[in-house]
Amino acid sequence: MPLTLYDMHNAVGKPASPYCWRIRESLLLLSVPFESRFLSFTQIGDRFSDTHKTVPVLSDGGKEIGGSWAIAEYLSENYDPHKRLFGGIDGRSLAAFVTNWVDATLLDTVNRMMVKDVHDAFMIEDQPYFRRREEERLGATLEAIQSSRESTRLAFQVSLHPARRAIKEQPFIGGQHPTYADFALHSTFQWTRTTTSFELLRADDRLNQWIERMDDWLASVSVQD
Ligand SMILES: N[C@@H](CCC(=O)N[C@@H](CS)C(=O)NCC(=O)O)C(=O)O
Repeated sequence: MPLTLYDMHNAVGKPASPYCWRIRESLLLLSVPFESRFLSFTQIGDRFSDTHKTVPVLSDGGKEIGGSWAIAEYLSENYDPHKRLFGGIDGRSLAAFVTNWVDATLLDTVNRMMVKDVHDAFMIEDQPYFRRREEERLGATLEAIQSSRESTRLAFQVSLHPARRAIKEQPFIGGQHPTYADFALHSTFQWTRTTTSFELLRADDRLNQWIERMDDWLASVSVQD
């Protein structure tokens, strides 16, 4: 039986979660058959009776695993005999570091730069909940938060320097081939590209070449619908 990946979609049916994109890319790397079940933002708690409050959730037979890092480790332990997901046993530490860097610093900044666009991309019925929650959490209206994005963008671009340096030396953050370390960052751009027209990177940013390489890789492993 194929695995089931619970994911989240936006109003036009596009995968709308950076965390789920990482797992989608991991499953594709490992050639593990899976089917996607898309939930809207407000359906997540209901579907899992609050056992899992966020997606991704991976269902494998009777087992349900929640949280992207826990799922990545599960896949590595159970579906990755050649240890390709983390790029060898030692690669786990690099993948964990990049994941923590992206989650703890980049995603919040990205979210703030496009929070009104994220809201607008959700289905109408999800929007009031998202607005209420984010405005409470961030302490201002979505419009006010997003309005300062021009001045945030430069600092964000500077903060990507470690990744820029890494791909100067090698084609992928994980080395010669994409690994979970690449997915952790690439998933951010998968999310932003389907959510906002605001350009996060300058056109001449070297990271665009890495994004293109990742896109080519993704196209090469994706099953055609
Ligand atoms: N630490 C979790 C975070 C997952 C997460 O925040 N998922 C979001 C979608 S991007 C979600 O499900 N949000 C629903 C909610 O917050 O109610 C992971 O790595 O999987």
